[in-house]
Amino acid sequence: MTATGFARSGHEDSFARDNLPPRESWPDLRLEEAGLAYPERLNCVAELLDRHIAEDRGGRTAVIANDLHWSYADLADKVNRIANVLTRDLGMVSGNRVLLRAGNTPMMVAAYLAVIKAGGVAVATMPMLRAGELAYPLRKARIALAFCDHRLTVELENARAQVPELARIVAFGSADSELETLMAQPGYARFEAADTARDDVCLIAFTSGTTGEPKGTMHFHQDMLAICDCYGARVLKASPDDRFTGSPPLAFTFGLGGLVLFPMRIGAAMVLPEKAGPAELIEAVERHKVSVVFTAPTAYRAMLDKLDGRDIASLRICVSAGEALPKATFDAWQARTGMALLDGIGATEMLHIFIGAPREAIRPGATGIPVPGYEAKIVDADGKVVPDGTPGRLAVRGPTGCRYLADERQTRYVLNGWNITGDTYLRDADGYFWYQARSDDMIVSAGYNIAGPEVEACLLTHEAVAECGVVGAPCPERGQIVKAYVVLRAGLTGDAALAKVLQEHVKAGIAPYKYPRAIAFVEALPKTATGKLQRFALRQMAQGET
Ligand code: 3UK
Repeated sequence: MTATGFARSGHEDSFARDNLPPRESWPDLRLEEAGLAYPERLNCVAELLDRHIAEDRGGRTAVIANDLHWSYADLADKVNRIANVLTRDLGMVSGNRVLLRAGNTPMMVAAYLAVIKAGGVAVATMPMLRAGELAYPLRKARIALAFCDHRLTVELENARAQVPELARIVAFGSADSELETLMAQPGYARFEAADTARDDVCLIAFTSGTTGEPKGTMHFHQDMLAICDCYGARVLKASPDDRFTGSPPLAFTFGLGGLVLFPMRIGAAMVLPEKAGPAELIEAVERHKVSVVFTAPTAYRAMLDKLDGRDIASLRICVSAGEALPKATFDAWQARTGMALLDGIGATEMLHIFIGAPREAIRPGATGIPVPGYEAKIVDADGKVVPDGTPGRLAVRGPTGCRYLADERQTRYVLNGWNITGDTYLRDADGYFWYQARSDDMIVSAGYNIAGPEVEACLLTHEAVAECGVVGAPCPERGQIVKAYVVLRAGLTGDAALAKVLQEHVKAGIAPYKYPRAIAFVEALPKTATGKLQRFALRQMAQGET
């Protein structure tokens, strides 16, 4: 350790460390308490990839996509070649940020790992982002180099027109793309992992904020392993023979962990469907005998309607995260497949899931218990712990935690060493955590606090409802009223009679004062790029309507 409390950096370009928040506004990072110990010199790709080759597992399958099969040795070869291209042809020095833009393809995985292996900092972006949305991370993370799927270059070229600091865009993804051509050079098959420190930044993940500018969350080499060694090893408990798949983009840390890091930590395989809607996920499970799936609660609900005649017998672990898992969805999935969904709350700031019960300890309807290595508590506005059963703000700490890239919002997320996620939760007497709502999403109607997700969960128990979102709509008498936006199952049409039926259904299921006084039938709900319901968009709609 140096005098600053950091290990000696392996970065030539010190941008990342220079732009970390001041130490006093970091959360406590509790590795030792979590039973984790990593050497001071650490490159996570050496651990996740090279170790398998060194220990004779190079022949195991690492990546499957349609007809493509890469062994760990194949993947290591691609990664080494790209790392050589980065350092020999593209002038990357350690600590430089490299933007990645692609869907969930094998080359995206290889590029991600290569940037990190070469000591760079990966900044992955979702394929659907447009020029304006790409300009922000380019500027904020001062990015001069980008790898881009050859089918997605137009928007990135347009972003470069706004951000000239982006000096170079290298396309990949076809046999004659620039990256593939450079990779083929002789002598590129080997690459020694950059000698980085365990607390050197290797990833800046931007939040897909529903309001305000995105925040860049900075993660260290040790964080990549810590999530595998906590959630992966202690809750998920997958085995090397498992095959992982899922829908979240690799630019979303839910996808990076679930589809890439967790399988690689144990030498298992990842299956990457490029399009990962409910039908494609089922198809991937069936065709490639997938055993572990990571996706959002709405996707499990949507898959239920498409399971007839399909063989998903290979599936054994199904993780749901990103949004609250309604009990109706948990119950319906269990009734149809016999499997209990593994709910888990994660956050980009925390890198991955920090509360979620292992299979043998699930309580339907609750998110779960802290992942071993993490601690969680419920606090009031002043940060004081509230009694069990009382809703309050969720606070967590563990081996990973929030460090925003040059952002004053750091002091709002971290309080006295604890990460404040912005969720309202309650803890029961048995230590289980029950999601209520995003803290700023609570509806206050005639003096009652109403959690939209609870009303949604009840509406979802009605067979006519495919999806729904519940928000507060302005009301002169009550302050707000509960308003539900409902997407009906295929073939049904919404009318006043059905609205009445749904209202009665809610009154019969939960306290009647929570029933939606207004119901609007819609074709689809507004979602973020990561698939989350955009409540602020519904609230805006509700502003204009009622
Ligand atoms: C909400 C949940 C209830 C919650 C994520 C797994 O979602 C992820 O990261 P984001 O930064 O959003 C964080 C926020 O999403 N949320 C996520 N999971 C649940 N709410 N139940 C859940 N199971 O508001 C949280 O604060 O996009 C999830 C792994 C990695 C991730 N980045």
